[in-house]
Amino acid sequence: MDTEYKIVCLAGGVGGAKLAEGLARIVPPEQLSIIVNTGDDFQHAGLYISPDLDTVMYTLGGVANTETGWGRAGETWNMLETLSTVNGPAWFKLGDKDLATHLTRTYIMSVGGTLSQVTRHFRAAFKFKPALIPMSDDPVPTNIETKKGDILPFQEWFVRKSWKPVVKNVLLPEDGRLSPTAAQALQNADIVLIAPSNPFVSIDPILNMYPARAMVEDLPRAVVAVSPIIGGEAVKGPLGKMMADWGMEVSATAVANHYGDLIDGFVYDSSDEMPFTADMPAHATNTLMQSSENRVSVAQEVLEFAISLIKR
Ligand code: GDP
Ligand code: FO1
Repeated sequence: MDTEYKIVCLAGGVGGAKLAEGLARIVPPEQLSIIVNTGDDFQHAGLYISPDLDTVMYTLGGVANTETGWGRAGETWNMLETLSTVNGPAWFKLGDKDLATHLTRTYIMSVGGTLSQVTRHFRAAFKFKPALIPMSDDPVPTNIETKKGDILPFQEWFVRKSWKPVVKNVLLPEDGRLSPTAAQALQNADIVLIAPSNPFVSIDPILNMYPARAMVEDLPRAVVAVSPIIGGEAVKGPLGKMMADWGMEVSATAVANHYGDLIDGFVYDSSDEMPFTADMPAHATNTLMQSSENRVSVAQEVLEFAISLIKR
Protein backbone atom coordinates (compact mmCIF):
# COMPACT_ATOMS: atom_id res chain seq x y z
CA MET A 1 0.00 0.00 0.00
CA ASP A 2 1.27 3.42 -0.85
CA THR A 3 1.35 5.37 2.40
CA GLU A 4 3.76 7.91 3.78
CA TYR A 5 2.52 7.37 7.33
CA LYS A 6 4.48 5.75 10.14
CA ILE A 7 2.35 3.07 11.70
CA VAL A 8 2.57 1.50 15.13
CA CYS A 9 0.53 -1.60 15.95
CA LEU A 10 -0.04 -2.53 19.62
CA ALA A 11 -0.33 -6.30 19.85
CA GLY A 12 -0.77 -9.26 22.16
CA GLY A 13 -0.42 -12.83 20.91
CA VAL A 14 -2.85 -14.47 18.54
CA GLY A 15 -5.19 -11.52 17.71
CA GLY A 16 -2.21 -9.20 17.53
CA ALA A 17 -0.19 -11.51 15.29
CA LYS A 18 -2.99 -11.80 12.73
CA LEU A 19 -3.36 -8.04 12.23
CA ALA A 20 0.43 -7.62 12.34
CA GLU A 21 0.82 -10.16 9.54
CA GLY A 22 -1.78 -8.38 7.40
CA LEU A 23 -0.05 -5.03 7.98
CA ALA A 24 3.38 -6.50 7.27
CA ARG A 25 2.11 -7.58 3.85
CA ILE A 26 0.89 -4.12 2.83
CA VAL A 27 3.02 -1.54 4.67
CA PRO A 28 6.69 -0.90 3.75
CA PRO A 29 8.72 -2.44 6.61
CA GLU A 30 10.50 0.78 7.50
CA GLN A 31 7.09 2.37 8.19
CA LEU A 32 5.75 -0.37 10.47
CA SER A 33 6.58 -1.01 14.14
CA ILE A 34 4.81 -3.65 16.21
CA ILE A 35 4.94 -3.11 19.97
CA VAL A 36 4.18 -6.36 21.76
CA ASN A 37 2.91 -7.17 25.27
CA THR A 38 5.55 -8.75 27.50
CA GLY A 39 3.43 -8.92 30.66
CA ASP A 40 2.95 -12.66 30.01
CA ASP A 41 6.73 -13.29 30.03
CA PHE A 42 8.15 -15.54 32.70
CA GLN A 43 11.04 -17.78 33.61
CA HIS A 44 10.26 -21.45 33.16
CA ALA A 45 12.86 -23.99 34.24
CA GLY A 46 15.45 -21.24 33.97
CA LEU A 47 14.42 -20.23 30.45
CA TYR A 48 13.20 -16.76 29.51
CA ILE A 49 9.85 -17.24 27.74
CA SER A 50 8.15 -14.40 25.87
CA PRO A 51 4.94 -15.93 24.49
CA ASP A 52 3.38 -12.95 22.70
CA LEU A 53 6.63 -11.84 21.06
CA ASP A 54 7.15 -15.41 19.86
CA THR A 55 3.61 -15.71 18.51
CA VAL A 56 4.02 -12.50 16.50
CA MET A 57 7.55 -13.44 15.40
CA TYR A 58 6.58 -16.98 14.30
CA THR A 59 3.51 -15.60 12.49
CA LEU A 60 5.50 -12.96 10.60
CA GLY A 61 8.11 -15.61 9.82
CA GLY A 62 5.48 -18.04 8.47
CA VAL A 63 6.37 -20.78 11.00
CA ALA A 64 3.55 -20.38 13.53
CA ASN A 65 1.30 -23.18 14.69
CA THR A 66 -2.05 -21.78 13.60
CA GLU A 67 -4.05 -24.51 15.36
CA THR A 68 -2.83 -23.83 18.90
CA GLY A 69 -2.20 -20.10 18.32
CA TRP A 70 1.19 -20.48 20.05
CA GLY A 71 4.42 -22.32 19.31
CA ARG A 72 5.78 -23.52 15.97
CA ALA A 73 4.28 -25.46 13.08
CA GLY A 74 5.50 -29.03 12.50
CA GLU A 75 6.62 -29.26 16.12
CA THR A 76 7.98 -32.42 17.79
CA TRP A 77 7.80 -33.06 21.55
CA ASN A 78 10.75 -35.32 22.43
CA MET A 79 12.11 -33.02 25.12
CA LEU A 80 8.69 -32.53 26.74
CA GLU A 81 8.00 -36.28 26.81
CA THR A 82 11.42 -36.93 28.32
CA LEU A 83 10.89 -34.09 30.80
CA SER A 84 7.81 -35.90 32.12
CA THR A 85 9.83 -39.08 32.67
CA VAL A 86 12.19 -37.19 34.99
CA ASN A 87 9.27 -35.42 36.74
CA GLY A 88 10.30 -32.08 35.27
CA PRO A 89 7.98 -29.05 34.84
CA ALA A 90 5.95 -30.31 31.86
CA TRP A 91 2.76 -28.27 32.51
CA PHE A 92 4.02 -25.55 30.14
CA LYS A 93 4.57 -27.26 26.83
CA LEU A 94 7.86 -26.40 25.15
CA GLY A 95 8.27 -28.10 21.78
CA ASP A 96 11.69 -29.13 20.46
CA LYS A 97 11.84 -26.40 17.81
CA ASP A 98 10.36 -23.74 20.09
CA LEU A 99 13.00 -24.64 22.69
CA ALA A 100 15.75 -23.34 20.39
CA THR A 101 14.19 -19.85 20.60
CA HIS A 102 14.02 -19.90 24.41
CA LEU A 103 17.58 -21.23 24.76
CA THR A 104 18.91 -18.54 22.43
CA ARG A 105 16.97 -15.75 24.14
CA THR A 106 18.07 -16.92 27.59
CA TYR A 107 21.69 -17.23 26.45
CA ILE A 108 21.83 -13.73 24.91
CA MET A 109 20.18 -12.19 27.96
CA SER A 110 22.55 -14.05 30.29
CA VAL A 111 25.48 -12.28 28.62
CA GLY A 112 23.86 -8.86 28.97
CA GLY A 113 21.60 -8.52 25.91
CA THR A 114 18.27 -6.73 26.29
CA LEU A 115 14.95 -8.22 25.18
CA SER A 116 14.87 -5.62 22.37
CA GLN A 117 18.30 -6.77 21.18
CA VAL A 118 17.32 -10.45 21.29
CA THR A 119 14.17 -9.72 19.31
CA ARG A 120 16.21 -7.87 16.69
CA HIS A 121 18.65 -10.80 16.64
CA PHE A 122 15.79 -13.13 15.63
CA ARG A 123 14.89 -10.93 12.64
CA ALA A 124 17.34 -12.67 10.31
CA ALA A 125 16.50 -16.20 11.51
CA PHE A 126 12.75 -15.76 11.10
CA LYS A 127 13.02 -13.38 8.14
CA PHE A 128 10.59 -10.75 9.35
CA LYS A 129 11.09 -7.18 8.19
CA PRO A 130 9.05 -4.73 10.31
CA ALA A 131 10.41 -3.55 13.66
CA LEU A 132 9.18 -6.02 16.30
CA ILE A 133 9.54 -4.35 19.68
CA PRO A 134 8.95 -5.57 23.25
CA MET A 135 6.90 -3.08 25.27
CA SER A 136 9.62 -3.07 27.93
CA ASP A 137 13.17 -4.30 28.39
CA ASP A 138 12.51 -4.88 32.09
CA PRO A 139 10.52 -7.65 33.78
CA VAL A 140 6.98 -6.22 33.99
CA PRO A 141 4.84 -9.23 34.94
CA THR A 142 1.06 -9.20 34.86
CA ASN A 143 -0.52 -10.94 37.85
CA ILE A 144 -4.06 -12.14 38.22
CA GLU A 145 -6.00 -11.56 41.42
CA THR A 146 -8.69 -14.20 41.61
CA LYS A 147 -12.10 -13.85 43.19
CA LYS A 148 -10.94 -16.34 45.84
CA GLY A 149 -8.18 -13.90 46.79
CA ASP A 150 -5.17 -15.67 45.27
CA ILE A 151 -2.58 -13.71 43.33
CA LEU A 152 -1.36 -15.84 40.44
CA PRO A 153 1.47 -15.11 38.00
CA PHE A 154 -0.12 -14.84 34.55
CA GLN A 155 0.97 -18.21 33.16
CA GLU A 156 -0.04 -20.00 36.37
CA TRP A 157 -3.55 -18.66 35.80
CA PHE A 158 -3.65 -18.94 32.01
CA VAL A 159 -1.94 -22.26 31.31
CA ARG A 160 -1.58 -24.16 34.57
CA LYS A 161 -5.11 -23.42 35.76
CA SER A 162 -6.58 -23.15 32.21
CA TRP A 163 -7.93 -19.63 33.00
CA LYS A 164 -10.61 -21.21 35.20
CA PRO A 165 -10.18 -19.13 38.39
CA VAL A 166 -12.53 -16.15 38.19
CA VAL A 167 -10.57 -12.93 37.73
CA LYS A 168 -11.21 -10.14 40.21
CA ASN A 169 -8.44 -7.84 39.04
CA VAL A 170 -5.63 -7.76 36.53
CA LEU A 171 -2.63 -6.48 38.47
CA LEU A 172 -0.16 -4.45 36.42
CA PRO A 173 3.20 -3.22 37.70
CA GLU A 174 3.26 0.36 38.96
CA ASP A 175 6.74 1.26 37.78
CA GLY A 176 6.98 -0.31 34.31
CA ARG A 177 8.61 1.73 31.56
CA LEU A 178 8.44 1.46 27.79
CA SER A 179 11.57 0.10 26.13
CA PRO A 180 13.54 2.91 24.46
CA THR A 181 12.77 1.44 21.01
CA ALA A 182 9.03 1.35 21.77
CA ALA A 183 9.11 4.95 23.01
CA GLN A 184 10.95 5.99 19.82
CA ALA A 185 8.39 4.23 17.61
CA LEU A 186 5.48 5.94 19.39
CA GLN A 187 7.28 9.26 19.19
CA ASN A 188 7.48 8.92 15.38
CA ALA A 189 3.99 7.45 14.87
CA ASP A 190 1.33 9.02 12.69
CA ILE A 191 -1.14 6.18 13.23
CA VAL A 192 -1.53 3.79 16.16
CA LEU A 193 -3.55 0.66 15.49
CA ILE A 194 -4.72 -1.35 18.50
CA ALA A 195 -4.96 -4.97 17.34
CA PRO A 196 -7.99 -7.13 18.22
CA SER A 197 -6.09 -8.43 21.25
CA ASN A 198 -7.46 -8.91 24.74
CA PRO A 199 -7.86 -5.30 26.01
CA PHE A 200 -7.31 -6.24 29.66
CA VAL A 201 -4.37 -8.66 29.58
CA SER A 202 -2.65 -7.74 26.30
CA ILE A 203 -3.28 -4.07 25.46
CA ASP A 204 -3.68 -2.46 28.91
CA PRO A 205 -0.28 -3.85 30.00
CA ILE A 206 1.31 -2.00 27.02
CA LEU A 207 -0.56 1.23 27.77
CA ASN A 208 0.51 0.87 31.41
CA MET A 209 4.19 1.20 30.44
CA TYR A 210 5.14 4.77 31.24
CA PRO A 211 4.69 6.96 29.21
CA ALA A 212 2.79 4.91 26.60
CA ARG A 213 -0.75 6.01 27.50
CA ALA A 214 0.16 9.71 27.45
CA MET A 215 2.05 9.30 24.16
CA VAL A 216 -0.93 7.60 22.51
CA GLU A 217 -3.35 10.18 23.95
CA ASP A 218 -1.20 13.06 22.70
CA LEU A 219 -0.77 11.62 19.23
CA PRO A 220 -1.93 14.30 16.77
CA ARG A 221 -2.98 11.69 14.23
CA ALA A 222 -5.31 8.69 14.34
CA VAL A 223 -5.62 5.97 16.97
CA VAL A 224 -7.87 3.12 15.85
CA ALA A 225 -8.79 -0.05 17.78
CA VAL A 226 -10.10 -3.27 16.22
CA SER A 227 -12.72 -5.28 18.12
CA PRO A 228 -11.69 -8.72 19.42
CA ILE A 229 -15.38 -9.54 19.84
CA ILE A 230 -17.17 -11.12 16.88
CA GLY A 231 -20.88 -11.88 17.06
CA GLY A 232 -20.97 -11.08 20.78
CA GLU A 233 -18.18 -13.56 21.61
CA ALA A 234 -14.43 -13.65 21.83
CA VAL A 235 -12.92 -15.62 18.94
CA LYS A 236 -10.57 -17.41 21.36
CA GLY A 237 -9.30 -17.22 24.93
CA PRO A 238 -10.59 -15.80 28.20
CA LEU A 239 -11.87 -12.36 27.11
CA GLY A 240 -15.60 -13.26 26.99
CA LYS A 241 -15.44 -15.08 30.32
CA MET A 242 -13.59 -12.18 31.96
CA MET A 243 -16.13 -9.61 30.76
CA ALA A 244 -19.08 -11.78 31.82
CA ASP A 245 -17.49 -12.48 35.23
CA TRP A 246 -17.14 -8.71 35.73
CA GLY A 247 -20.78 -8.12 34.85
CA MET A 248 -19.83 -6.37 31.62
CA GLU A 249 -21.76 -6.94 28.43
CA VAL A 250 -19.70 -9.16 26.11
CA SER A 251 -19.88 -6.80 23.15
CA ALA A 252 -17.87 -4.66 20.77
CA THR A 253 -19.52 -1.63 22.39
CA ALA A 254 -18.08 -2.56 25.79
CA VAL A 255 -14.61 -2.84 24.24
CA ALA A 256 -14.99 0.56 22.50
CA ASN A 257 -16.13 2.10 25.79
CA HIS A 258 -13.18 0.55 27.59
CA TYR A 259 -10.77 2.36 25.26
CA GLY A 260 -12.96 5.47 25.44
CA ASP A 261 -11.22 8.76 24.69
CA LEU A 262 -7.92 7.06 23.94
CA ILE A 263 -9.13 6.08 20.47
CA ASP A 264 -10.29 8.21 17.55
CA GLY A 265 -12.03 5.38 15.74
CA PHE A 266 -13.19 1.78 16.16
CA VAL A 267 -13.42 -1.11 13.71
CA TYR A 268 -16.01 -3.73 14.66
CA ASP A 269 -17.39 -6.86 13.07
CA SER A 270 -20.39 -6.60 10.74
CA SER A 271 -22.12 -9.28 12.84
CA ASP A 272 -22.21 -6.93 15.86
CA GLU A 273 -24.27 -3.88 16.76
CA MET A 274 -22.84 -0.49 15.86
CA PRO A 275 -20.94 0.49 19.02
CA PHE A 276 -22.65 3.37 20.75
CA THR A 277 -20.01 5.82 21.90
CA ALA A 278 -20.73 9.51 21.53
CA ASP A 279 -19.38 10.76 18.18
CA MET A 280 -16.77 8.07 17.79
CA PRO A 281 -16.31 7.20 14.11
CA ALA A 282 -16.82 3.46 13.66
CA HIS A 283 -16.34 1.15 10.69
CA ALA A 284 -17.91 -2.30 10.25
CA THR A 285 -16.32 -5.13 8.28
CA ASN A 286 -15.70 -8.86 8.44
CA THR A 287 -12.92 -8.89 11.03
CA LEU A 288 -12.30 -12.66 11.21
CA MET A 289 -8.74 -13.21 9.99
CA GLN A 290 -8.35 -16.90 9.28
CA SER A 291 -6.47 -16.81 5.99
CA SER A 292 -3.61 -14.62 4.83
CA GLU A 293 -6.06 -12.99 2.40
CA ASN A 294 -8.41 -12.05 5.29
CA ARG A 295 -5.49 -10.64 7.26
CA VAL A 296 -4.48 -8.45 4.34
CA SER A 297 -8.03 -7.26 3.65
CA VAL A 298 -8.72 -6.45 7.31
CA ALA A 299 -5.37 -4.66 7.65
CA GLN A 300 -6.12 -2.70 4.47
CA GLU A 301 -9.57 -1.60 5.66
CA VAL A 302 -8.34 -0.69 9.14
CA LEU A 303 -5.52 1.37 7.68
CA GLU A 304 -7.73 3.10 5.11
CA PHE A 305 -10.20 3.94 7.89
CA ALA A 306 -7.38 5.38 10.05
CA ILE A 307 -6.10 7.44 7.09
CA SER A 308 -9.63 8.74 6.43
CA LEU A 309 -9.73 9.99 10.05
CA ILE A 310 -6.47 11.88 9.54
CA LYS A 311 -7.82 13.51 6.40
CA ARG A 312 -11.15 14.56 7.94
P1 GDP B 1 -3.12 -13.89 23.30
O1 GDP B 1 -2.13 -12.99 23.94
O2 GDP B 1 -2.51 -15.04 22.56
O3 GDP B 1 -4.26 -14.27 24.17
O4 GDP B 1 -3.73 -13.04 22.12
P2 GDP B 1 -4.31 -11.56 21.95
O5 GDP B 1 -4.57 -10.90 23.24
O6 GDP B 1 -3.48 -10.86 20.94
O7 GDP B 1 -5.64 -11.93 21.24
C1 GDP B 1 -6.72 -12.56 21.89
C2 GDP B 1 -7.98 -11.99 21.32
O8 GDP B 1 -7.91 -12.04 19.90
C3 GDP B 1 -9.22 -12.76 21.71
O9 GDP B 1 -9.99 -11.96 22.57
C4 GDP B 1 -9.94 -13.02 20.38
O10 GDP B 1 -11.31 -12.70 20.45
C5 GDP B 1 -9.22 -12.11 19.40
N1 GDP B 1 -9.12 -12.66 18.06
C6 GDP B 1 -8.48 -13.79 17.69
N2 GDP B 1 -8.57 -13.98 16.37
C7 GDP B 1 -9.30 -12.94 15.88
C8 GDP B 1 -9.73 -12.57 14.57
O11 GDP B 1 -9.46 -13.25 13.57
N3 GDP B 1 -10.46 -11.42 14.46
C9 GDP B 1 -10.78 -10.65 15.55
N4 GDP B 1 -11.50 -9.57 15.36
N5 GDP B 1 -10.39 -10.98 16.80
C10 GDP B 1 -9.64 -12.10 16.96
N1 FO1 C 1 -0.48 -22.02 26.08
C1 FO1 C 1 -1.15 -23.07 26.59
O1 FO1 C 1 -2.37 -22.98 26.74
N2 FO1 C 1 -0.49 -24.22 26.98
C2 FO1 C 1 0.85 -24.35 26.84
O2 FO1 C 1 1.41 -25.39 27.22
C3 FO1 C 1 1.58 -23.27 26.25
C4 FO1 C 1 2.95 -23.34 26.02
C5 FO1 C 1 3.60 -22.27 25.38
C6 FO1 C 1 4.95 -22.36 25.06
C7 FO1 C 1 5.60 -21.31 24.44
C8 FO1 C 1 4.88 -20.15 24.13
O3 FO1 C 1 5.52 -19.12 23.53
C9 FO1 C 1 3.54 -20.04 24.43
C10 FO1 C 1 2.87 -21.09 25.06
N3 FO1 C 1 1.52 -21.02 25.34
C11 FO1 C 1 0.85 -22.10 25.90
C12 FO1 C 1 0.76 -19.81 25.05
C13 FO1 C 1 0.44 -19.05 26.34
O4 FO1 C 1 1.61 -18.62 26.94
C14 FO1 C 1 -0.63 -17.95 26.13
O5 FO1 C 1 -1.33 -18.10 24.94
C15 FO1 C 1 -0.20 -16.54 26.18
O6 FO1 C 1 0.63 -16.18 27.22
C16 FO1 C 1 -1.43 -15.62 26.20
O7 FO1 C 1 -1.02 -14.58 25.46
